[in-house]
Amino acid sequence: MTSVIIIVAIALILSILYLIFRIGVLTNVMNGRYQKIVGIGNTINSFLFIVVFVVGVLAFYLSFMSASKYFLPEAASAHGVRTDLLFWVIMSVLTLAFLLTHAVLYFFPFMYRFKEDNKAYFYPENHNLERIWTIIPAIIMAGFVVYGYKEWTAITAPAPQDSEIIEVMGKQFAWQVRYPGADGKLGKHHYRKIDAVNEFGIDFNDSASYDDFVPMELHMPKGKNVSLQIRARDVIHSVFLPHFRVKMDAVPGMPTTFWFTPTITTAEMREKTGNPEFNYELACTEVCGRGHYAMRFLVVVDEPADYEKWKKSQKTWASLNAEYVANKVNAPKVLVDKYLKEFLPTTAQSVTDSTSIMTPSMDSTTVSMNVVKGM
Ligand SMILES: [Cu+2]
Repeated sequence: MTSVIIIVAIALILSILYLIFRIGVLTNVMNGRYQKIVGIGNTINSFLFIVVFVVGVLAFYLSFMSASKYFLPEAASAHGVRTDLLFWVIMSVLTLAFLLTHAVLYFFPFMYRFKEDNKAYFYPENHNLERIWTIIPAIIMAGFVVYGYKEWTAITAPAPQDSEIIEVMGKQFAWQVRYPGADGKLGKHHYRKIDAVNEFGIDFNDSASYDDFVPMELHMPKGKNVSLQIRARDVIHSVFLPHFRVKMDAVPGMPTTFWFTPTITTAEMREKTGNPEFNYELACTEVCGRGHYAMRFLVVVDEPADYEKWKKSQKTWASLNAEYVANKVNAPKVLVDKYLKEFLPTTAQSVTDSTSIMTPSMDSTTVSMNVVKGM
């Protein structure tokens, strides 16, 4: 209650002060001294308009420059360079328009401030002027739309045939990537096949699955097209590769894709930035839960030859989990024999066979323990 009374009292005092001021002005008008007073205040105000403009532009420039260290890093992909150019072209035109219109806005009050012998010029309309300030911005805006549309369709066009296919899967809270292996074809997957071991839900009824590998780093070749096949297991995540200007949501049940061409290897970027520790990274840019911050994944861009070497050095997921594939996922025996025989322990044949006589209560741990005992 007290605070209400205080507020009302302040309002009353302010209105009384305003009325006293008004009475002062009106008295001056009556005495013919009005114009003189207006002249002084007006000149100061009109000058302040210039000050506000100059200080404002300076502050605008300084804040822009101080924020420049947070701008996106140098683009390391072919389309990244073009989208950066698109951004800066639009930014420059808009900045120029902003400065021009605001210069006029602030300089006119100064130029046309009150002067005793000045008389306002009556200028009701000028159709040509209106046409100019409508048509020119319309042409510029249409140019932006056409330019942006052209870039957008180039980026979102289907990936070229020779692209390196890499699957990126987001889950709470990590990224995982899968490569198609020697056959260049990613094996099928199904969400019902996901378990603690088979995090991708790889379907081993598909022979293309057997050479897929799941590395701990996302490697890409320089100068080649890379097509990311993106999906999510639980909630919406978002693939963000800031250096490559790639950002695409990972949506459960709705695969998305993004293709691009890396142009700078990790080694070259380390040299350019003068930072021997530099690494590209894949981050999640969708707030997807408590561990969102932890969704970072190491990205490496290699020279094409090194990339091929790295690919060859990778072990297939099936070979690393041969017993699991043989026993757990109902993979056809003929495929297991064809692709996994060499990776199964010598006694594993009996393990595979023993599955047929396994009681439902026995899991593979019990089976392998029996195998160990029998050895
Ligand atoms: Cu996420």
